[in-house]
Amino acid sequence: MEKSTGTQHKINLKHNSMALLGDRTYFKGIGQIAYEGRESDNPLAYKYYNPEHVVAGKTMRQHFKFAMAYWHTLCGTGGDPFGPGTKKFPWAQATDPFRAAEEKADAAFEFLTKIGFDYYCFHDFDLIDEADTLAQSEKRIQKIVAYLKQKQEASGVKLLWGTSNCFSNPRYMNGAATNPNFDVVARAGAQVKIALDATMELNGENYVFWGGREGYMSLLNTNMKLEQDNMGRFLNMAKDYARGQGFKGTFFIEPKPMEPTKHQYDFDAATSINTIREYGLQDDFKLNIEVNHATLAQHTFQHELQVAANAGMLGSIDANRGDYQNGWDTDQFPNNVYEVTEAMLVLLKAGGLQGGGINFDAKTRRNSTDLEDIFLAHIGGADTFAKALLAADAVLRSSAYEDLLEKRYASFKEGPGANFVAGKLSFSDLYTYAQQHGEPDQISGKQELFENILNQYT
Ligand code: XLS
Ligand code: NI
Ligand code: NI
Repeated sequence: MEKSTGTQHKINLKHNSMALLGDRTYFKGIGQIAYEGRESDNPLAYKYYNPEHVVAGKTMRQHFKFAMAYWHTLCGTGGDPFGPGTKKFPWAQATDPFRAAEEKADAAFEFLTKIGFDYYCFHDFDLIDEADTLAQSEKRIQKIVAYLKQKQEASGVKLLWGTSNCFSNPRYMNGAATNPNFDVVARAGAQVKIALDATMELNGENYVFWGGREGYMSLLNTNMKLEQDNMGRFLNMAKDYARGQGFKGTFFIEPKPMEPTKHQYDFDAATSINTIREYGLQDDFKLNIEVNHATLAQHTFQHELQVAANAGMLGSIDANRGDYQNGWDTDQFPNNVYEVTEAMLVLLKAGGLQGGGINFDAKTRRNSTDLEDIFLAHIGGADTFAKALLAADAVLRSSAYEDLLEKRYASFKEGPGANFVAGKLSFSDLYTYAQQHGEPDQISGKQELFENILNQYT
């Protein structure tokens, strides 16, 4: 395939924005994005993400399983509460819903092939506009799924996960599975069934539940116990249905504390793990951790990963970043190597993701209006993760980090500490031991040393 250079694509992009309908190549001046190494000045090349490079026993391609988010990359035109979209995507001009959906799919697979990602993720109505009735909507989904199936076969691109948008349509203004009206709960069930069918038809490897409006705006008008129990019933029914149809993949809950609701039930990783366990879903469900959702919950990304890993539920990642000054879900592409390196330490020590991958749930800014910007954003995100993975691997292999950590907990390795860990001591034993040993030594936590080591390797 043609290889891009900085100047070449600029000329062709002009042509791109004027692409005629029915002309099914959208990113005209852009070829296959290749790994060119850190010395390359080509903006349309990977500097760190080398898919075949082996790190800690796996290729980068296997570690990450990078995915494109259909909603941001193909559907999001940049609208915000103060103004409409700014991006006139050439694949979003057709008025016929099927034609528009096919053109969007063509753009999706052209992008995926050129960027070199093996996976994509979608909500049902990212693929095609919702129709007036449930029956018509189902027909639409089935038709576009058949088209996507051909595209998957032709390209080798796979579906990382599917999900259902049960939060945009006004019928879900009071929630979907947690709606106070059973009719809406049933309607959500029907929609999720159709989305599960679509995911299975496309050999989706996982299925995600993000409960955008599963929560409340005011506790005053909310029966929280009934709503949460209903959500538990709903998730079990969805799981039983999919398993009955032979679905072998993993279900993920994606925590988020708020937005659009004031309080979302799957607030953070710890809360969602409780949901999973309380409703008996632990054999089938894991977590999909999103960076910007972690920070909205006043946690770091790496904290959420660690909580999930501790429970054996580190399933997948929605990669993005928030803004240190603005409070909302800004969904920017990741670029902070130091922070992502901390996350990659957790990931490597946990043995990787269980079933999932790294989905860029991120969008270019409203004023990033060139088609090229979509490529630049994904290249930057992939390079950030690649650079961080290399750094984390080097920290674990070559630095004093692991030894320092081990030393910090050495008192639990032998003697009475080891007996405590083995459950062989009583509370009276602690009392007697403390009586005999006097005031414990003061031992530094060495935080700055740990931080310096990370800095040295990023
Ligand atoms: C929104 C969520 C959403 C999920 C999928 O904040 O991140 O995009 O990933 O419904
Ligand atoms: Ni999000
Ligand atoms: Ni997400």
